[in-house]
Amino acid sequence: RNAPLDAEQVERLGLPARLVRTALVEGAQSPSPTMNVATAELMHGLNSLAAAHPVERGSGPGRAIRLDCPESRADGDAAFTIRTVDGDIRIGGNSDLACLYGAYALLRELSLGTDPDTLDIDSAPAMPLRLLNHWDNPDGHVERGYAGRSIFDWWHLPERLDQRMIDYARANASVGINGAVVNNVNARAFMLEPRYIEKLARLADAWRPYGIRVYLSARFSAPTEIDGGDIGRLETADPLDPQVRAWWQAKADEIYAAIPDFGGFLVKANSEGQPGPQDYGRTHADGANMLAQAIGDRGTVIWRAFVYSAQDETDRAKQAYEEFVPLDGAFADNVIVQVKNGAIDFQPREPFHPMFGAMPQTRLMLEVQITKEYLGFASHLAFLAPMWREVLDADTGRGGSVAEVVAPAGMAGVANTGSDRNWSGSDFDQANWYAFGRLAWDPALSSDTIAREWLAQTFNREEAFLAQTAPMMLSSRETVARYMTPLGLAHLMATGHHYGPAPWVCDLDRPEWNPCYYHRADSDGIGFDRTATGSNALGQYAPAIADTWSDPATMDEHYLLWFHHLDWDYRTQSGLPLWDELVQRYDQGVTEVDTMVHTWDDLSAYVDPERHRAVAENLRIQQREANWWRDASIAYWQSLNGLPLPQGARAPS
Ligand code: GCW
Repeated sequence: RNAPLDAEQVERLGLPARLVRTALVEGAQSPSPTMNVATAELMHGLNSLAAAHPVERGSGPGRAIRLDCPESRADGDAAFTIRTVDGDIRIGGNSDLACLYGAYALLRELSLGTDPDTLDIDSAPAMPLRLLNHWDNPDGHVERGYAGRSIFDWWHLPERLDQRMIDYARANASVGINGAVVNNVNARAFMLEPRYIEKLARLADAWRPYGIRVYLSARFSAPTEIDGGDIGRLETADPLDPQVRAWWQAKADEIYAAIPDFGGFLVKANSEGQPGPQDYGRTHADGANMLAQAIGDRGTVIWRAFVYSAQDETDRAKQAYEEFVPLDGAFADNVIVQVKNGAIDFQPREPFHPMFGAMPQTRLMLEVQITKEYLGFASHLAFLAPMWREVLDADTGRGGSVAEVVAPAGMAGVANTGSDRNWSGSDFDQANWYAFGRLAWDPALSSDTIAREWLAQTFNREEAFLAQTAPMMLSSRETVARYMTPLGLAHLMATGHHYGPAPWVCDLDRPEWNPCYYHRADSDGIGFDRTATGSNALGQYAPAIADTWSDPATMDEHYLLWFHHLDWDYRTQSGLPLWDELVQRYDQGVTEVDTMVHTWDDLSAYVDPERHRAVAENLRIQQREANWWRDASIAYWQSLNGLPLPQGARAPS
């Protein structure tokens, strides 16, 4: 919905401009589908930006926009340049996909109001894999989805391809996303059957011009659940059994026959009840390598490190490191281990996962959650770029930041898409999809840049609007962390659905399902002792990093109660007792939501009424629920510690 540029900007653009493409490479009969998309996107985008000044193809007067890329396969080198030389804008690169990315980048720059004469951009993706992970079930339900039913219409595929699938590819390609795992990691085996491979092939064909590869979540026990061509169904899924290996080999061959550029398998194994190699006394590496051999150099096996089971009752946070780090060096070259940003589960704040940096012989990929399972679903506004930057920038203490550790592999984002008209459940949640793609392309981009880009392209490019809205976005995630889980508290959300507070829950079957397992509060104090006197999860970090978190008096207090159990009257770094500090942070979170409500209310002149109202209404829900979080949490802590509200605290709502 880019607003047209004003007259002065249009004049600078030298319109009507001409779109000129490099000649076809020798021997080529027709332009590649990717080049056709690049020109179509430029025509469409420029014409909507320049309203009454249509952009034309071919030669003639006016500024030329040249697409100067060989028409090669879509999965070529994605790096592109954009330069203005002698008045002409040239997009260049070594593959047609580079020109497509360049075309989107040019449109982005022009929508931001960049002077076309100053264009001088060199851009290349920092990571090879930039994937969305959809937790979409084949029946249309999206696990942890807050934007309606799944966008994938398995029922009507392969014959009917919804236009939404093309728009989806455009949106992804425009921010550099280059692959999609289309089904839930809690996978159904039948998605590997021929009838689904056919459907998947149709999607792959539709997305290929946009540089998007399809991937599938594979259920590890599939050989025991569905027929594998001639091999049929087996009694076991033991990864070392020759028949099982042959089953997967045949399955992989069948998929690659239909989809030559199939990306590969994503696997959740031996976690939350999913089957896996440990069911047969084998390791994660045995399981991953068996699939890796079946796929060969045609694709990648992405094996998730999110494992937890009732075995470790001392500290769930330690299990992944304990299971995976000893396997460093044992994984095949085409295996990537995908690690969540933190060791528990997508909380509003977690310290970075200690596996990053601890497996130098293994490619590790970062998994973040775009859908806001633990941050108020689609009704609370939380811009997640600052949260992802926090983990990407974290120094592992083992020779690099998390961004550096994952650079050879990539980044996966659990998608927030659904069939809602706005795609993501709320207008502002689109910003998180956008930010994910931008950061996977360039983890050095500042959150402010990303917020401004998105705001300008989505709502309004006027500085008066950006100057108020960007700061609101930038602080929004911290605000949520304050009213839900301040000072490093975690996992206090209600059981199952994870919406709203329930720190009092303590009677669920498995210890680590209970919020009380995480806060460990009683009449004396609160927090999880993960130091050497407690679970010693801190010992999984590099010594230099563990040191910075070992002393509550000097550490970053954002992680205080994540690592330490402290008395209610412990003096925090502000000099206040812990109880007062905690209440103050809850209050601050609530006050900040009040401010967001007012800020947005005042911006109605800059946003169309429909979307202005939709955002305003969500903010009112958030305002009420921030109070709910604050009041319920404080009342519960008071039931344990018997302390009065500190002086000056807000009154309960
Ligand atoms: O965040 C938790 C979710 C589960 C999810 C699991 C996982 C897909 O509550 O719904 O399952 O993590 O990441 O596998």
